Amino acid sequence: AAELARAAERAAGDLLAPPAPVRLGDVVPAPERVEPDPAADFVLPAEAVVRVSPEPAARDVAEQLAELLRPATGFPLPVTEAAEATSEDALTLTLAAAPAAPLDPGTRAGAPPAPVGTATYATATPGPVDALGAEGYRLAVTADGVRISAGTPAGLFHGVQTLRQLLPAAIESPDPVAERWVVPGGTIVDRPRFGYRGAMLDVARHFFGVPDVLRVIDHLARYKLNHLHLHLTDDQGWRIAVDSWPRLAAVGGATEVGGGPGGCYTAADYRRIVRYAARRHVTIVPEIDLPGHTNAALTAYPELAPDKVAPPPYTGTEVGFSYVDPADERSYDFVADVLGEVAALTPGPWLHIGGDEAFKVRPEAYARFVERVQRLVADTGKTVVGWHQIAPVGHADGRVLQWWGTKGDDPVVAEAVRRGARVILSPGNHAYLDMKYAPDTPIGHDWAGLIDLRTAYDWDPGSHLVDVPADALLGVEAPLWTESVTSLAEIEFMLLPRLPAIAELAWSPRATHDWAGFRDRLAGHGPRWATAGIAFHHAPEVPWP
Ligand code: TNX
Repeated sequence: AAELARAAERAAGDLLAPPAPVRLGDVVPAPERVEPDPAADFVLPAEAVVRVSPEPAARDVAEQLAELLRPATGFPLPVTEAAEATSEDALTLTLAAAPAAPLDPGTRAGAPPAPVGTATYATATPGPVDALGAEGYRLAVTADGVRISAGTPAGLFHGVQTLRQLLPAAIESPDPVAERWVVPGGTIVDRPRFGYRGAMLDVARHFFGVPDVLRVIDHLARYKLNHLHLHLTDDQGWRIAVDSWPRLAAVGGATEVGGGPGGCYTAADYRRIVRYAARRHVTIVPEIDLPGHTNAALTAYPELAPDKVAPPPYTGTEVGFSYVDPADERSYDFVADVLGEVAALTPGPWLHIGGDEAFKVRPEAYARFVERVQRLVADTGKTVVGWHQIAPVGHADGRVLQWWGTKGDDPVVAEAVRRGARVILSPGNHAYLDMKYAPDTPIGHDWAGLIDLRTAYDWDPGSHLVDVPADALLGVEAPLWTESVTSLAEIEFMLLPRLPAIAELAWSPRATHDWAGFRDRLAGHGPRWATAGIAFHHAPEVPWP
């Protein structure tokens, strides 16, 4: 009887209650499956608790959920342990039994790399938790609360990002707001299309301090991206301290484009970035660009230069003029030492060796150099990643090519894939976040064309590269080069709103792809970013409220 009375009370309340301002399907990236139940909206009360399974990694996700919700709601939201997670008025995170599918190498520290193919989930029936894989989750909203379940902490974390988007935009406020904290009723079952979903930040052309990098990681996490590639070295600056070659940071780090002071990360800084990312289920991919793009290193150690003369520091934006001497054994000592130290600081499985635009190195010398560097990476226990210019050189186990071309027909890359290489897609004319949106965009390049939001969104990673089968694709990455980007606000202006477009291509089943729907769902994120104090480009094609 009490139950009936309660139900009647709820029903009456529902008639009076305004509808949830966010619909269950208003999530970016689009979830695999959404089943709204408008009769089951949940209103978060001040006394709500966060319940979580006892595992420390799950508990940490619960703490992060509470940290996200406390500022705007002003609610205490205590985190409590619940092996048996059943209670009213709660946000419940349940870590279920280990997933049947093997874990994605990119999301676990130090995991041995394994192929991460694409999967066509659109037609699959989402089953129990063990079908959710390494990063999937199930989110169920009823009048009593919200339950997120997953086979892994990463899955729980992604579910939390979805929940965050289902609350009113005011949830992004850093200060308490009077608001009805309603979550739309129903069920979402979701998992990623690709295991590798990333962005790159060039901290070499302009240096960005640790707080800026952490904030970029927050933006990635919001949109379920799980890799941050840091372009740590280039002609204009060397940004990571290396104990065995101390002048790299001290001398090579002291410059940047335009003549500013530059900077570099100490080992402690870098560890802080790695730890912060790991807590958000983001893997750091460090890049040491070789053999070209090395002017900053040569200013510090002229013995590495082909003519053994220190070049002047470089603060311009040309590419392709510098290289370490591939004919000198000392260059390989340098590479081994640097890669060894960076690998030791990096829990993730990847080590990116650049390889792009070494225009002054003859092809044979280039191939011998890169083949040797690939072996040096293998010696560190990591898997080698390089820009697709390394495609023609000899295969190395598990190697990954980051393709940044603008025409999807690349026979050299296709041949490397036939020899065993895997691919990360960063098409210059769709995914390069340093391209201008429009001719009047105040910063950025246009060598790969203009990239407005629709151009960033309207392509299919699964069929983009001719003669490269979908199962060779690890995923998608959106690079931000920073020749013209000088501040956090400018980073955000270039990232948003294009990063969520790339994130959706990398996460969502192709069956959900729909420009009009994406544009409308994304519109709701403008107020969220504004409330959180995040700069963004008011792309004219989006109906911002
Ligand atoms: C090409 S993409 C480069 C970078 C530049 C970028 C500017 C790639 C691997 N190399 O050195 O910063 O274009 O868009």
